[in-house]
Amino acid sequence: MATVERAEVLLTSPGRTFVTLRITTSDGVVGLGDATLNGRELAVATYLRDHVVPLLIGKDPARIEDMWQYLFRGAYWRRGPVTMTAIAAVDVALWDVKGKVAGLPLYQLLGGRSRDGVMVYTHASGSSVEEMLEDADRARELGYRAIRVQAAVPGVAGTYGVKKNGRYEPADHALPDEQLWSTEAYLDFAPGYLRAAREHLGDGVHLLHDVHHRLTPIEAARFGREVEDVKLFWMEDPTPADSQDAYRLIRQHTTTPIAVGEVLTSIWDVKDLITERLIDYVRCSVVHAGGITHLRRIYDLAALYDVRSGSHGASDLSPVTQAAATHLATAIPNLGVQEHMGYPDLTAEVFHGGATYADGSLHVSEEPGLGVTYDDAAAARFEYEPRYLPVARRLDGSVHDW
Ligand code: EZ4
Ligand code: CO
Repeated sequence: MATVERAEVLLTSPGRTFVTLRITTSDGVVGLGDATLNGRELAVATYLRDHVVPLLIGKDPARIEDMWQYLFRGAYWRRGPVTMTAIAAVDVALWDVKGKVAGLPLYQLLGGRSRDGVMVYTHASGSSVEEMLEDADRARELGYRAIRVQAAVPGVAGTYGVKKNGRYEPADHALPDEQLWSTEAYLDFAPGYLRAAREHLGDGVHLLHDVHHRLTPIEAARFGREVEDVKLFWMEDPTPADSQDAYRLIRQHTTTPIAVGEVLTSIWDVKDLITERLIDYVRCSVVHAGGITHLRRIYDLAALYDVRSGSHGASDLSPVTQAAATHLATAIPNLGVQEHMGYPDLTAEVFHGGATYADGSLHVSEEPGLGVTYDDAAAARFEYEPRYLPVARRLDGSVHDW
């Protein structure tokens, strides 16, 4: 029996920070898992190095489910983003190993293809509505069939989701940037630009919008109802998802579809949202929700209630996660759409291979396992640099949900 011989935690910042777990077996098979938790990277790195790596050495890499249960139940302390990201890193690395041992791309181990490619959405944004529409035109020219639109709210500096110099990277400060927020200004402004986007782009494109946890349930209900004529593909994270019951109220008032889950890390955190049919898309990710083993379980539960996948795919989820998510989305029956934000150019110097974009879809690699390799020499050129997400404050100075 092959055993886990080595497990290394690798940090690098090629344009942004990534944490990666690399497992090597006694047969010399290498598996990669993403362990990046934006703004809290070192917490996961320490969790892995100090508390997980010693438990892996000498174990059978083929027993993925057993390892998942061992790390989850065996920790006694449960759930939470740090724990679930660390477990995900191990889980994905072991799936990568299994694929390579079998000589099969990961999607084959997950049941084979349900589809040729995975529909993705990209981001269009602007500091004015006009600029946002131009950016959406650019996305259409690149072949995207689904586009997330965000425009800067007048008077609210640093509105979420607006690109600077062609890229959006919220974790771009050595200490958290403090940004202003006004719910009133947003509610007055956003419905108008969503309508402008629909009028400009016509009916042949899916439009998405990320509220990014900023509204109360009744504000979100009003917003969802007000934009019903825009026929959004989804309204994302309308309210903080700490209370799943808040979505009952929103649901009573609007037919605008709802997507939730990028900050939720386990099946128990989305159980009520799914089984009460309070959402339409579940946005949990491979990296923050316990890996392929656990996310597949979430998608299977979701399928019973007509909830589809909408995997988080921002630039803080590494190409290892994007590859794993694309394999999973290729295999499951209930794909909705997957986020495709892309990476800074430098990222491709460290991570080679993975999912590739063509014609509005991401396509898996046919290499065994995930199809991603990690370039140590390149990674060494990009020393780890701490970066934080912003913090939002209301106009009176008090803290709001970012
Ligand atoms: O703010 O990934 O839909 N995408 C998002 C992202 C998140 C970041 C947080 O790390 O909301 O931009
Ligand atoms: Co989001």
